[in-house]
Amino acid sequence: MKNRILDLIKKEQVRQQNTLMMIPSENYTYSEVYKAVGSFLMHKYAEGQPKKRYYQGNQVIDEIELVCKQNALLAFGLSDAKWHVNVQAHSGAEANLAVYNALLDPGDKIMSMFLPDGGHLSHGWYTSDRKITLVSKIFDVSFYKVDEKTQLLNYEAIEKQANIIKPKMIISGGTAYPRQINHEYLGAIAQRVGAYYLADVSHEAGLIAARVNNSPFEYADVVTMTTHKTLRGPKGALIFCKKHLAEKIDFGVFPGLQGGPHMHSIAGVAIALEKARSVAFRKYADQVIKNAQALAEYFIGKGLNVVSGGTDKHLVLVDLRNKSTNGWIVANALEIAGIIVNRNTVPFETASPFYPSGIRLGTPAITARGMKDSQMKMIAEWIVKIIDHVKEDTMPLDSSLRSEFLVSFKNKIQKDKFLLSVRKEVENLCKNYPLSED
Ligand code: DSN
Repeated sequence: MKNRILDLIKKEQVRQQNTLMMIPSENYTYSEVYKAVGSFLMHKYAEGQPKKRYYQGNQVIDEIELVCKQNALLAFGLSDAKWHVNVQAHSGAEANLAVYNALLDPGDKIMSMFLPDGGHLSHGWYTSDRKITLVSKIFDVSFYKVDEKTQLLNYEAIEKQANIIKPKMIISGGTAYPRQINHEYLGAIAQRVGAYYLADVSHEAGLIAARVNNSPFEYADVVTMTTHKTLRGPKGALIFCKKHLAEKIDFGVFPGLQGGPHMHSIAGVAIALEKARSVAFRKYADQVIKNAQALAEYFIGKGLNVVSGGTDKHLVLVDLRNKSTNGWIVANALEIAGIIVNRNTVPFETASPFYPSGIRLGTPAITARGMKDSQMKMIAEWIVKIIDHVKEDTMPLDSSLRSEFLVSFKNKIQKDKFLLSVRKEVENLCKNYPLSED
C-alpha cells in the first residue's frame, strides 16, 4: 500500500545520495544501526537503570543497555573503576540539562563559550535583551570569547575571568570552534576556582575515540557528547562522569529530567561504539581531519578568510565578510549546486544569526562515502567559484528592502546556469561514491 511518509523517506534518501552533505554535525550511520533503531525495541518502556527498572519485562533491554555502557567505556579507553556512563539522555541538549540538574542549584554561576564564537545554545545562551534558553533563565551564565586577532581561545584571559566570576561550572565545547581545546588548562582553572569542568565534546567525540583529537577525560569531571556526529551512531547522547558523581548524574537524567529511555537508539549507539574501536574507524577519523585541512588550505590559497587560519578537526568556518557576501547568500547558492552547508555566525559577528557572515562546512559525511584529497580539491574549487559567482548579489542592509531581495535571489538561483552545471558535476561525483542501500 502507498504510504506518503515512506515515499518521502525514499525521496530524502535520494537527496542524500545526490548531494554533498557537508554540515559538520551530520553523518551517515551503519546498516546495523538502521536495523536497531527501526526495531521492536522502540515498543519497550524501561525507566530506571539496568536491573533496577520500574517496569517488568526488561531482561533483554537490561543486557542491551549494559553492552552499550561497556562499549562506551571501551571506546574511550576508560576504566569502570574511575568512570561511570549514563547512555539514556535523548540528545545533547538534554544531556547537558541533566548534568546541570544533577550538579547545580538554581542561580549557580556557569562559564561557557560565547555562541557567536562557536559555543552552543545548551550552554546557556542569552542576549542583552532576551533570556533565550531555559538554562539562562535558571543559572547565572557568563561567556568567554576567542581572541579578536587569533580567533583562538585565550586561556589566560579565561582564567582571569574565572578568578573574578568564581563559577560553579566551566563548560567547554560548542559547534563551530575549529581548533582543539586545551582540556588540561581548563580542567586546572576549574580546579583552582572550585568549579566542575564539563567538556561537551559532541562534535569531536568520534575524533577522540579514534585518538586523533585530544581526550578530555583526564581533566574533566563530566564529559557529554552526542552520538550521531563524528561518532556515526544514531541520534542520542552519552554522559560520562567521575565515579563519585554517578548517582547524581543518573538521578539528574531520570527521574530528574526524562521519562523512558529510547532503547532502540541505545542499541544503535552500542553498535556504533563498537565500530568506533576498529582500525577502519581510526583511519576514517584521520581522513576526516585530513579532508577538512585540505579544504581549509585550498580556501586560504584562494583568499578566503578561514577562521583561526585552519582547522584541527572535522569543520572549517569561513568568514565571508572580505568577499562582501554573507552566509545566507552563499549557503543558498551552494544548495542549488548540491553542496549542503550551513550558514553560521563567526567570531566578532556583525550581523544577525539568521543572516550571519559565515558558512560552516564539515567532512564527516563525505569522508564516510570514501572521498579523499582529490575530491576535496574538486569540492573546494566549486565552492570558491560559487562564492565568486554570487558576490555581486548584495543583501540590502535595510530590512524593509530585504524580503524582496530574498525572494528574487532565491528565484534567480533556481535557474542559474552556472550553479546548475556544478550540480551536474556534483551528482556525477556522488554517483561514484554511493550510499549503502540498506
Ligand atoms: N545543531 C548542532 C550543530 O550543528 O552543531 C549542534 O546541536
